[in-house]
Amino acid sequence: MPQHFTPVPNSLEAYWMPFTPNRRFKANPRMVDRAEGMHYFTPEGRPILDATSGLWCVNAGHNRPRIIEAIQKQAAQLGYATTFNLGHPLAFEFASRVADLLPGDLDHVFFTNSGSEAVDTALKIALAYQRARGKGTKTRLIGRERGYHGVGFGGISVGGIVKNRMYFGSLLTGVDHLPHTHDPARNAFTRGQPEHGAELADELERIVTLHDASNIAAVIVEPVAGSTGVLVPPKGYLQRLRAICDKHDILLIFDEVITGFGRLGSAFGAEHFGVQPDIVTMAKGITNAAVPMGAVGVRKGIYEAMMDGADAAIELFHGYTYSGHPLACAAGLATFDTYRDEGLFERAAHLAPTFEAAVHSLRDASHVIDIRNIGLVAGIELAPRPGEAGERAQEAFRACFDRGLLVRVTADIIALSPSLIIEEGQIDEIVGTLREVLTQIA
Ligand code: PXG
Ligand code: PLP
Repeated sequence: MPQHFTPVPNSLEAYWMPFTPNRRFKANPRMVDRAEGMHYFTPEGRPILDATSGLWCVNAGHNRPRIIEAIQKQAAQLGYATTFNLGHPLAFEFASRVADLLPGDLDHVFFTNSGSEAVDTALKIALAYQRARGKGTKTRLIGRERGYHGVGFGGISVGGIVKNRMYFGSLLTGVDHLPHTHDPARNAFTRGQPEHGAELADELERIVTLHDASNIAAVIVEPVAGSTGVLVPPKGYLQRLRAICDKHDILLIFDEVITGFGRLGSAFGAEHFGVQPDIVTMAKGITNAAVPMGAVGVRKGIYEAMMDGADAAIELFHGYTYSGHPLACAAGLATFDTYRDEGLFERAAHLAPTFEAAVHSLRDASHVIDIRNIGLVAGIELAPRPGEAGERAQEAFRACFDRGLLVRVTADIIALSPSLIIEEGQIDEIVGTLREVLTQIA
């Protein structure tokens, strides 16, 4: 046998796990090796109710047969073709379907392989577009505190998570941050959108005054900040951001990696909040996470300006080996068919009030200091243990898993984002297990 392929014992050691305390995990691993619908199964066959849709991504539930079959069929027919100077039909078909789902004149689609790549692509399109239309001084990018835009250098630069930034040098230059919108003093235990905080959008005016609009390319925000603990935008906030961007000719980018594909009970957050962005980033639910894929949707005028204003035959010097990968396109098409035929976005909208009432019933549970929700997403914030931030939620996470429930925790916030196929009884099960766990832990 050639030296490179000698059998090695299966060990946890070689795999450097992402966003995981590797030493702690490997000392006490948790594994799943199968999934179906709302559940994972451990190698011993124990079911785990998945209250997180994987990682906010299997919006139609796990291992849907229609999606599996589409991937299998495509793998047998055309497993890979480049989309640089060559085409395959599914990439065009799926781009049309994504464009059709996007609101307003967001009608052109660039494919990536993840949300991080979608964000970096969107930022590059924003810069190239400003230049193509003769506004090449508009280069500054504006993100937001507590924003998560993936882990590329562009994404962490506009993102607002300290630990995701502090270890990685000087990042992109020319970036400013809006303040986050989380205001527990005024908005704790709000159901849906908070009343207070629309005026925080006016901070954009302050940044414009400092740098002048002629230097600012784009603003990027998540319609609802997911990763940093479900921060729902105050009433009127996104509308105000839109108005200020319009006034100063600044592009507005919505990062809909989490809010897209039914999470809020509509196709996109843009639609839910009635605010039209210029660029939308997507990933996760675009293929039900069955094959990795991300995408960027742009408004007609941006695409046309790039086609008309480019100074080279190739209008955008950007792309990935796997842009528009055939398996991802096949998975995406079958995912969209599933969303449509099962009416899953409408289902999420219909279930949202039940979900809201259930999660807010935890208001009097031990340690709970805030509960926030919108659509089929909720954040339950616990009081941190003095000097041990995050430990209480970590313990809750482990206790839930031991009781057959998967939740996501970030700092001391428990995030729930179940698949849109969830049954009412399963919502009760999630809340019941959480109440037990919160009562039990110190
Ligand atoms: N933008 C947003 C708004 C996201 O939520 C990304 C970009 C990056 O996507 P990729 O596919 O590169 O991971 C995301 C991803 C969490 C968690 O614990 C959330 C994400 C990723 C990992 C963990 O909340 N969101
Ligand atoms: N690094 C090297 C040496 C490459 O040749 C390529 C692509 O050809 C990349 C990185 C980028 O890889 P991807 O296109 O999958 O993002």
